[in-house]
Amino acid sequence: KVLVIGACGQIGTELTMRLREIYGGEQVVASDIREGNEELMSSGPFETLDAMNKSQIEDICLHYEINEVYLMAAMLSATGEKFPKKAWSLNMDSLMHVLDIAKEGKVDKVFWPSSIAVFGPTTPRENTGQHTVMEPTTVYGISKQTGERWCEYYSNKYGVDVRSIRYPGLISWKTLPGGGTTDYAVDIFHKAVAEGSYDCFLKEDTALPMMYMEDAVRATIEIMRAPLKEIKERSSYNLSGMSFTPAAIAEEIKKHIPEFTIEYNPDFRQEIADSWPSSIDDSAAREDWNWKHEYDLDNMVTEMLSHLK
Ligand code: VAH
Repeated sequence: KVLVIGACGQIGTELTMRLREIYGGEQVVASDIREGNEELMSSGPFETLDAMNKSQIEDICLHYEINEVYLMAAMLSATGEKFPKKAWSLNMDSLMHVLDIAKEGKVDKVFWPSSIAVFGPTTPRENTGQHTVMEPTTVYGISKQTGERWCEYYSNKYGVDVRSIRYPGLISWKTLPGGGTTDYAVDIFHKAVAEGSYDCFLKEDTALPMMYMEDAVRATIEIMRAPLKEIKERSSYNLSGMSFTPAAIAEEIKKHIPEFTIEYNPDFRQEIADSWPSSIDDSAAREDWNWKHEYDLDNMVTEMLSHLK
């Protein structure tokens, strides 16, 4: 059976629904600090869970005979800068609890999300490689970089089967993002449809690595289903679908909504975005476990607007 911790978050919600389609609703236990949407709550078991409480996680794993855990709970980059200590505790304590539960043999396999936020202003920004300089300047990025080190340590030292992906910014129509810097790329669609205009909190030429949620959920399940021998990176895999600027996505939206207008008023999130790569080299994932993305800017915009208009 599968346990998703943070099942009501931006990724967790869609990941849980896809896992339930694959394995059956009863086989996938959703858990979060608060309840989720109607579709999630009515399609399989739900447990209220504080991801920082190890005994609560253990009880759920034993009660439901869980063998795979997807730990999707975290505080993201922008919110993390407002509550640094809380972000560190939530992001790190939850990971250490799940790694220890796996080390103690109570679950067989763990998925843990990392992020392009592990890279910092000294990282080469174009086509950023799998192994490169990493000096993250956000608490969120520090927690993800440290978490990757722990995943590799538990894998090499204790044989824990933990797998990880460095997600780029993720775009979905089903779920709203939760306090990230790349959230503009989701907000822009909702505002374009609702108001015909968007006040963007990043500068127009801020290129960031992005991915459509369909691709991200499929990548998550594919890396977990790949034979262990194919998983050579025991810290986390670079992953990317596309890279675009606010100006580029605005132009693409105008093809569908000609009267759409955008203005740019950068806020504190501009500094975070400027510390991240503008594009990612994910050739390791493509070589090791046959990753390939399916959504580019044009078909992603078409798909998003088809669901939101
Ligand atoms: C954030 N959406 O903005 C997340 C993600 C790469 C960005 O980590 O913090």
